[in-house]
Amino acid sequence: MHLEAEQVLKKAKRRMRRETKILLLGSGDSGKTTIMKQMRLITHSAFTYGELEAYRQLVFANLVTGMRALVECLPDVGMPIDRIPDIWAAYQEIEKAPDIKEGQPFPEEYLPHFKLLWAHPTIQRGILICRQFAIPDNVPYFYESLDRLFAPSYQPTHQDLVHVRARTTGIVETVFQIPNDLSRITLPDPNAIPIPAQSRHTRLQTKVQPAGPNHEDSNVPSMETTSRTTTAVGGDSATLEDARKALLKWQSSEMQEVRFVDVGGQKSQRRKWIHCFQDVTAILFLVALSGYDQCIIEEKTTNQMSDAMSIWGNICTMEWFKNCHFILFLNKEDLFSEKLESSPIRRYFPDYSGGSTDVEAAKDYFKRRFLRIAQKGTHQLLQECESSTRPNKTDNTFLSKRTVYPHFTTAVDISLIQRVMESVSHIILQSALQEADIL
Ligand SMILES: Nc1nc2c(ncn2[C@@H]2O[C@H](COP(=O)(O)OP(=O)(O)O)[C@@H](O)[C@H]2O)c(=O)[nH]1
Ligand SMILES: [Mg+2]
Repeated sequence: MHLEAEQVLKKAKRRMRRETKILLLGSGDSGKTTIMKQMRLITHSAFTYGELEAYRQLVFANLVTGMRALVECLPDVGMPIDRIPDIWAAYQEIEKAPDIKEGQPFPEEYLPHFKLLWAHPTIQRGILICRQFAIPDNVPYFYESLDRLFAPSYQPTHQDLVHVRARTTGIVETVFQIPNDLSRITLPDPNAIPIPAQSRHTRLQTKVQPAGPNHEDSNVPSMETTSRTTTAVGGDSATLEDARKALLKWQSSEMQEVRFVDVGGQKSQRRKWIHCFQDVTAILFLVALSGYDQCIIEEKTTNQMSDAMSIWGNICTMEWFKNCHFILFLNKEDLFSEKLESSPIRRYFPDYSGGSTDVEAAKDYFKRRFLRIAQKGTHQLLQECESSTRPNKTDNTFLSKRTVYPHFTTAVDISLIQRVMESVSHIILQSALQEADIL
């Protein structure tokens, strides 16, 4: 027994020392890159000066493209602004605004135009009515802080970093050293301005595949830190139960190396996903709950939620992932709760039978739909695997027990994401223990 316990312990430790790879999937705008940024903030993996400067420039670009997206939707809801001379003139001006250059403050001559537009009742009504179109979610966030952004000394805060939007076009991989006990980490102040990496002597490594030519397509590089500490565990565990306890203790003081892989979610980007399917430990699938009444950016006729359900269905039936854990983030809970009242779910999902302003019932409805899709997909895949000419018994046993771990999230809220990532970390720990046959 003594020997057996030692062997299991060794096996589990070996398993845990292997890198964990988490693949972030989901349609465009569901919040994948935001989770990646939050992980960097949570693990205090500093951004470089270049990244922070790129984000600062992107905030200005987001102001322009956000207003453009809105103004272009207004004719569709019978509210064109080209016959409202003062705001039309202001819009024409900001449309001409060139990108910000390195170190250049936001040009003050544009501030009155942005302010005039944002204060106008047509724009204010438009932002509510045009919700079903893919208007960037960060428009109110940035437009409500125009004076702060146009201050000559403006630098993005942590909170600005998670709200700024850059379309992911390549595949961005970042390795984080995550303490297993995430609750021990002190979170950065969301309103503080981050300190660039150089001043903290952090070693930087980037692995980014090509970004598109458009400014907003640029991928801001990621960082890898690679130091590792290990703690020895007592070698005289007499029983399996002792081995389990010893392992848990050892594990809670350990750092876990987790590779997060972020991919572009737009339709044109999805064929690239296959390049990162190998050796995945867990799929972290993101859905924008608030997308139930919106179209996708690429097609005005495709509902965001239905698009997410169809991708999720495909992923759940993929043989590539038969050994993966499935974590489901039902994201943008904040925006979802806000819009329920003005946009009844039943208009888009007629079989929804809960109260139209009942946030809990509405959340539960979408959770159940995604879990049902997963269950069906897993069942179908299991049947295919069992009837294959060379069925793999271990894989099929794993698959038959596959569980999906759902969470309601607001990716822009760092303390909430820290708590959610704690439970994700726990899932990975449990899986290593299970694989080593301890549990
Ligand atoms: N209010 C709010 N905005 C969010 C949330 N998650 C993401 N966003 C915003 O949605 C936009 C798209 O997010 P992003 O992470 O780039 O999506 P991706 O295309 O899946 O990588 C960004 O402007 C984010 O700040 C959320 O939970 N709440
Ligand atoms: Mg992205």
